[in-house]
Amino acid sequence: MSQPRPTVLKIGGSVITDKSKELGVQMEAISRIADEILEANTKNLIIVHGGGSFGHPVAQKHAIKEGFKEESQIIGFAETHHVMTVLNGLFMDALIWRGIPAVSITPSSCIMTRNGRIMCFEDSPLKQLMKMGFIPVLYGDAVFDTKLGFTILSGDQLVAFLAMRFNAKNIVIGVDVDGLYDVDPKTNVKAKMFERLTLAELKNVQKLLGGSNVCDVTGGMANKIAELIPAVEHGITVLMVNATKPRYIYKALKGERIKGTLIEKE
Ligand code: ATP
Ligand code: IP8
Repeated sequence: MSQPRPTVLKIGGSVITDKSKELGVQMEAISRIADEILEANTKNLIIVHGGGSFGHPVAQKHAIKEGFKEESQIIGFAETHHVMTVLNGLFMDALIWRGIPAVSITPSSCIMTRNGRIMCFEDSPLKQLMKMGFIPVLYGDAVFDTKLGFTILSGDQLVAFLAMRFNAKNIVIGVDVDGLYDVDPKTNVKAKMFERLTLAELKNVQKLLGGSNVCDVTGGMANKIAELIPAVEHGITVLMVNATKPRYIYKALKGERIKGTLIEKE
């Protein structure tokens, strides 16, 4: 029997960490989201989480995204990868102790990039574990790069890549705001949220987007949208919702109508 097309869920670092404080974790959010994932019981789910106040500040301090330039960065790469495994461990604890058969897949061990773009991905373990009913959990990570030596792979690039490679039905993006706005809603009270965007409309909105105003080495919302566009072109539906609000991830996974930005090809 063929398996249902997967759903790719990204839980943003803005949700599970406190981006204003280095290594600040939002344990309550992690626990609540794990409860919601358990209750939604989505078949063929792939989870990716971001770096938030764990990966970004350390990667920034050592200029890891820019690639290897000097010996002193070597320990910085190790630290960046390590703090991501710590955050991933906290997330995995919450999933596994609730009885969710989640298995962590370390991007730095199975993915190589070329100038920051995924070049090869050894995906046989991921395929096998999905076939057996496990839930793979990946994350933005410090990875090895054939041109740069190393770099940072964002969870958002990973989300779009996995969704396309595994012909996902949909992508759910959980962030700490209600959806995609014309400007950053945290800095402009007049920001207007988009409820539904077609691909063509999204490309117009993309021109309005700026970078991030918190420590973020992967480019914040503007980069997230740039990464998602190829997946939307592929026909994959994207729903961006506020994962800090209780039951939003549950409802998004169940396909229930909630406030958020729905992005579709047409
Ligand atoms: P991480 O990269 O750590 O996983 P994340 O994916 O949760 O983090 P960000 O990359 O920080 O989240 O993106 C979410 C943030 O983008 C919001 O907190 C918001 O302030 C900011 N933002 C900037 N421009 C916009 C916009 N036009 N619409 C919505 N949010 C925006
Ligand atoms: O938070 C980046 O992933 P993102 C992870 O999804 C690191 O952009 C290590 C900074």
